[in-house]
Amino acid sequence: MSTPATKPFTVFVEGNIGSGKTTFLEHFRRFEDITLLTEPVEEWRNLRGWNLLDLMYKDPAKWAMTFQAYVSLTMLEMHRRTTTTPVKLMERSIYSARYCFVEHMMKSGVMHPAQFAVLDEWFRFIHQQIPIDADLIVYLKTSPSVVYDRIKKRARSEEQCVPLSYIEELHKLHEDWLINRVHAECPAPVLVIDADLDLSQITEEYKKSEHRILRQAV
Ligand code: DGT
Repeated sequence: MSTPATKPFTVFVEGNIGSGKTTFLEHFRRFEDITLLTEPVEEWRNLRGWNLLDLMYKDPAKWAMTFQAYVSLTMLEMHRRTTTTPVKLMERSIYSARYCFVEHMMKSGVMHPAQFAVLDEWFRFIHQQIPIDADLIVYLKTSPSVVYDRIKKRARSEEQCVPLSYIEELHKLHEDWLINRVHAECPAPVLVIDADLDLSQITEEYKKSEHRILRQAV
């Protein structure tokens, strides 16, 4: 079934590194009429042969700005991608890039205030001038220690140097954005899911979000 004339119900799936965003999206693959847009990590790992994710982790002072500029571009491309299905599920958004990752780089001093200012001006321009649809945010809420263990287990090469303190900071920034609402812009209602559960139990938790997402597809 396709409904190209109407806007899709658009869902952002947000949460800390290792919170299970990809698994959550995969859970919805069994349903028809949903477009799944996974995060373009592979593009970040190979831009004309350059691994920007790796460069950013190895030398953040030098590469953070470049990396975030490319993240914004790839996210914007996902936001603007048209679908013929009534539901569009996206992993992350330009909002988490700005309010969690760029915010952390600025607050920790990794990013020069002038670099932050340029990225922030880009973000404001995009936010104000380019339509970005958002109907629901699914927040996969986790404990930093749980995701830290998962990150170590999955052993993505670029993430081996990630300390627990970084995961704790990112957790706080997700909470500030989605729960404490410290930023003016939270573009949609937030549905919180307990994502600490392990794979054998998480399906039941994911199912709690099905009615909010799938009823849009009928
Ligand atoms: P999942 O399925 O919840 O385990 O998701 P992940 O961990 O594969 O995906 P994500 O977006 O949390 O992180 C992918 C990698 O990219 C991770 O090393 C963090 C990094 N990353 C993602 N977005 C940004 C960003 O805007 N800035 C920075 N600095 N890193 C980012």
